[in-house]
Amino acid sequence: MRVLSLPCALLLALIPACGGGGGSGDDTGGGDGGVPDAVPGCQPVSGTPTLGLQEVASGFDMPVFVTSPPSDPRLFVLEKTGAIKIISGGQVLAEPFLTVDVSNVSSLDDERGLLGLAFHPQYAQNHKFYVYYTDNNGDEVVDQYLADASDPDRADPTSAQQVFFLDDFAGNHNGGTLAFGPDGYLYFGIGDGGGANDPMAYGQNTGVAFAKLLRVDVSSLPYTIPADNPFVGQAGLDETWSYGLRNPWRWSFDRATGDLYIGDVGQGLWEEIDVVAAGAAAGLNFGWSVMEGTHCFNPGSGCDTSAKVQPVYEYDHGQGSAVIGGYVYRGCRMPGWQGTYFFADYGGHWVRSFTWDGSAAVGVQEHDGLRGGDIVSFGQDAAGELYVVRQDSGQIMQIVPQ
Ligand SMILES: [Ca+2]
Ligand SMILES: [Ca+2]
Repeated sequence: MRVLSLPCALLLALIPACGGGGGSGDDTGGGDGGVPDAVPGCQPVSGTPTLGLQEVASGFDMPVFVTSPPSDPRLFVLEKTGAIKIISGGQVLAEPFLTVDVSNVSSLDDERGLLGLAFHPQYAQNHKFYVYYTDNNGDEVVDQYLADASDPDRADPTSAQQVFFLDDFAGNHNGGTLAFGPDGYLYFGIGDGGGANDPMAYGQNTGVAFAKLLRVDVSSLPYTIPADNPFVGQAGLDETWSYGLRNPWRWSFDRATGDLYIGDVGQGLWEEIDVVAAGAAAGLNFGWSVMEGTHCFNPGSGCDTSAKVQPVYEYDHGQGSAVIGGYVYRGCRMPGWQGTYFFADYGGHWVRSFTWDGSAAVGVQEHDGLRGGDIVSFGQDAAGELYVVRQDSGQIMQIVPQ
């Protein structure tokens, strides 16, 4: 059994209120990006309770993500239209943490805009964070920023440093997630560039940044390439960690095990979840556009399936339209759900879960209490509790015992 549990005792070291009573929302400040507020109390519920949703905040303009710095009770919400807003002590702060200029984004279906945010693992000390967005030309950008040294609720807009840029040719399939791996390197995922049916044949092209999960070392800028990236010293883009992804919109590392869960959005027929064990070989090929899910795509039959990672779970478009990768639950409120991976479908409006036993997805189930809205993303707070982001209604909902 490789499902580990993260006991409340461990979380207590990180989050003072874990296992304790209700948080007071007392804002004791502190300019180090530390813990300015108490988190809501973690009161574990036994068993595997039926899950429901509790609104945390609403009124956001096309929210697409929510996350927290390590050991920090605040929630940071990304609006696709460019603002990062803070929920602190249950209130949405009036002034955004940061506003990125992505002013050309205007519709729910637009895959462009402010898409991802990752805090540096040592954010409390170095104040560094990273945003992933498409600029007003539709090109992919990763920038590093610093939080304001004197106000933890504000970023310093003058601190922007470009980490990465990719000239893109179409408005869709822009990836959108970036995250630090258990190895301390920054990973970000980029789609095949867009259009439909992989028109540039980038899916299996190891020489371009499209259709990849990239891995770089941002200890200093410009970034450097980790020596054990799979194409270092041979043909292929050195930033590549893995390839053959169509549009890895949302993916995550299991914070307890380091296993990687990718929701790769399909073309017209199949949506898929891929899981990679921590420590697995680098340079994995997830199959696009030779394959869509476990099926041949191009060619439509008799394709070469060798050396391609098969998804652990797929479903057809009778059940939805775009997979939304989520997180393995590692919170302390619902110990019975520890180790369970939650994911959704944007057009299907449902949330499902499974556990990965090291080779297969087991115990797949749908959660009626989590249904509803255009679920565009999940989020995870510092304590490991999970959230659902509803883009259409502008809501951030927490997954709670019903
Ligand atoms: Ca694109
Ligand atoms: Ca695939």
